[in-house]
Amino acid sequence: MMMTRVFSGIQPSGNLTIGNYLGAMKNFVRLQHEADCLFCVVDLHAITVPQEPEALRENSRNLAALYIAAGIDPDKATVFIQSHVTAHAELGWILQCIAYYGELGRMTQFKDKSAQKEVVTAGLFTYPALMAADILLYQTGLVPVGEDQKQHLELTRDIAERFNNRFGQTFVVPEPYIPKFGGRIMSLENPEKKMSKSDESAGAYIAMLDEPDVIRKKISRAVTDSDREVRYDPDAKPAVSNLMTIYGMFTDMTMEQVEKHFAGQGYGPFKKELAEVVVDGLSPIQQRYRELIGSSEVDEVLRKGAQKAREMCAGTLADVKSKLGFVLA
Ligand code: ATP
Ligand code: LTN
Repeated sequence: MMMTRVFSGIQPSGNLTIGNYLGAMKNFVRLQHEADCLFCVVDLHAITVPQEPEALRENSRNLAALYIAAGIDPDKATVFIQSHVTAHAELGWILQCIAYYGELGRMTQFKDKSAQKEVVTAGLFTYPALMAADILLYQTGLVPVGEDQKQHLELTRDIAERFNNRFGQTFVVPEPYIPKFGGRIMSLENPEKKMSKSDESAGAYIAMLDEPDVIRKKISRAVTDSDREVRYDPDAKPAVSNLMTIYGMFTDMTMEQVEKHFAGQGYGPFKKELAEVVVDGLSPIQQRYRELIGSSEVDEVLRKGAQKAREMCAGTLADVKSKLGFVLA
């Protein structure tokens, strides 16, 4: 039986948060054992907003190191940088000509990211067509992402179906893989807002590479709800429920188990223990990351990964070009 193909990407746009880890990366690590996985550093997506060239270069390599440090085994999964495989930009353009202006305008991520901005690039608007290209190039069956990417996945499915209907069976129509728990980790300062690495307040997120004392401080300052009970109730107690989700995901405990564990103890002891659980959970990743970043191992993984990815997607791109009526080169 053919193994399911899995594809996902993360933008090299700065400090990854535990939201990225729990919502996406942790599932990447799990899925590599049962599926044929590609994990991509999506630098073409990152430039939809301004990036400092040197920072982008560093962030891209660092993100690849973090993938590996978090447990992705380059012998099992293909890890590569999007711009190293030119087929992404090529199919990205083609799918911009399949996607409709109206449907791109309905994307909530575009609306959020363009709101109150003086300058909005055309690339930020067409971003989901490039994401669809990333996924469809590899005949992907499953896409592990956080909750916020659900709408982009639906658009990807629509684009795939539209193309297949018009030109004949070409793309697998992919399914999203969104965790029930941890698909949307919220800000520590405002539980109505998603935890985001681009939040202007660093207290809103815990970065995967934050020092232990920084993590302790951020958790001790995290907002809580009225009363003192450690109880899971996302509607009535969004802040504490978010902290409990983080605790549960780092310890593999259910919300009932977490409630029981802290029964009658109040927020103080809960936050103290949560901080240690997060520090302990991230510390092996941080240690491995520091080893990797100084070695040439990452560059070698990326070179081989790009080579493999190019081979894997060449057939689909050629098929698309032929079906569209391009003269074969
Ligand atoms: P930004 O927050 O800077 O807008 P981002 O973190 O949403 O960016 P990516 O870095 O590309 O964007 O996200 C990588 C993956 O992490 C995606 O699958 C996304 O759904 C997931 N993710 C991001 N934030 C969270 C969160 N708060 N909770 C769960 N998953 C998240
Ligand atoms: N749009 C995603 C990042 C991304 C992605 C992808 C995720 C780009 N290409 C392909 C899954 C599959 C984001 O903003 N988080």
